[in-house]
Amino acid sequence: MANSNPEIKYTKLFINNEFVDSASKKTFPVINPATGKQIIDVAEADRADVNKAVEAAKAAFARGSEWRNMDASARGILIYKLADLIERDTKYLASLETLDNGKPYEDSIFDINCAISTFRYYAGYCDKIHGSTIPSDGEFLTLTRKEPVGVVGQIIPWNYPILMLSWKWGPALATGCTMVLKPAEQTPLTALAVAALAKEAGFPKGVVNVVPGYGPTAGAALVENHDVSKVAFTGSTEVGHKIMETAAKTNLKRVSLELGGKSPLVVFNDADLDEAVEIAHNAIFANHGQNCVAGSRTFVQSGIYDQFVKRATEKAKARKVGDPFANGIQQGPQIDQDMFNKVLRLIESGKKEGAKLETGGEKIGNEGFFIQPTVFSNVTDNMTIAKEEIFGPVQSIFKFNTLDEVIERANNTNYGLASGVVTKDINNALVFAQAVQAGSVWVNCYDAVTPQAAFGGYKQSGIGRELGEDSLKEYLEVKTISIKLPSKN
Ligand code: TXE
Repeated sequence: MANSNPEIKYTKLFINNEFVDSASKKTFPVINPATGKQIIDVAEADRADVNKAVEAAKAAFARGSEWRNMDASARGILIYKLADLIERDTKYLASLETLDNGKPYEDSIFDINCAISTFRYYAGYCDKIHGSTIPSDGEFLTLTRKEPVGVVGQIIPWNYPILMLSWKWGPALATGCTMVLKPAEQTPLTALAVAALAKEAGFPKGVVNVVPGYGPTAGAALVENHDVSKVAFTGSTEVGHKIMETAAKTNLKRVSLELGGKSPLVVFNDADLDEAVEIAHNAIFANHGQNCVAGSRTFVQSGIYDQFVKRATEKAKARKVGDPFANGIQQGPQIDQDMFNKVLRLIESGKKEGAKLETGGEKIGNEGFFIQPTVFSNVTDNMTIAKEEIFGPVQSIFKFNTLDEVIERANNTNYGLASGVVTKDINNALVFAQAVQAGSVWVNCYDAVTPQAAFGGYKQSGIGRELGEDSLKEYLEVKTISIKLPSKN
């Protein structure tokens, strides 16, 4: 059962398997987005704390350490154990996640189940990561080793706190790295609770560290640290640019970035209308629109456009918004005052620039950060809401006529994270799937993200891939060893 008042056991920094105060003794408030009121104070990491956490991770990675001497298979068993402990505590963690983030309790349960699957997927990989023997020129036996890159800095956002943690920890642990995670300042609570579970699972001290704090201070200190060999970041494109710049100016640390999106979902005339409306609705409204892959540009072919807009509007009107702990709620509050203001500002721009507001467009109540599910029709490509990531419950519906036209318009963006197409015509689906510039293409479905398949962005939606086998190489160096032989064979 959901518990709207879960006990908050951990509010300090997690370094070297201990919960500790920050060096400055500073704390910061964590706000409940459903009420706008403070939940609790959490220790605030700054440069000194981040550097201490990196030292701990560096020591855990040192040659001869317990972690480095551990069999790869034993590493896998530890990750399985962590997944089992998260599963044991699912209801508690889901309650904490909903309190901290404001997403409906059932959504928190879903996210946690996905995180468990992600850990289990990577647990199985530990002793299957290996190099090759290579038929090189000359008299050599040549082989490659896949070695962990070292200390990894991980910076995650607030929209999927536990899930993003699992996407970062899974491959980092499977490859034998050590790490320092900075959760988003809005949602530090579940990362600390999962850190306690990592200790309970038996990870050696220093392998996992968690330093809640702000981006420009704690986050920047992590990216600037010369002992960090790689940074894995999920967040805004703007901060992604800064991270690459800092990596270039410091130690050329490896960087993987998962950034924003403005993903197109294309619905053809031949689609089953009810199914298409449902897919498009969930594509944008899931997680209150606070989703990097949100289908935020719904392109509908002209033959069914009016019908589609009508049904999409009815569906948005029927969406249940309210207390995220209440049964049957589909949408809670936006994460904080800033995001709430940003979404309302973009809704205003849509109205001003001539999009037709079909429903919504206003805040709900005076407590917390709730916004009405909003639908705009007659959206054109030059409008601000067509170009900027809104990150809120706002569906923008565009009209198109031909396949070639919609491909060009879908690709006319700096982003390239995800895309979708709803049609019964396999040729439309296949041509679109091949021509669209996006890391994921979902045909007759949306948001089909699974641990087994790569996820990431084209263009300014990111660099590198998470999930699947592809993510492992983001955490590995390849070493070539050539051994002189007396003769070729
Ligand atoms: O992101 P930030 P914000 C998009 C979305 C949203 C916008 C702003 O459009 O409206 O970004 O959101 C840390 N050095 N996405 O302000 O600032 C920060 O503390 C190092 C898409 O929340 O990028 C947090 O942990 N780190 C996205 C993380 O970066 C820094 C999810 C994300 O915060 C930093 C979130 C710095 N200088 C927002 N500044 C997605 N891809 O899903 C901030 N951070």
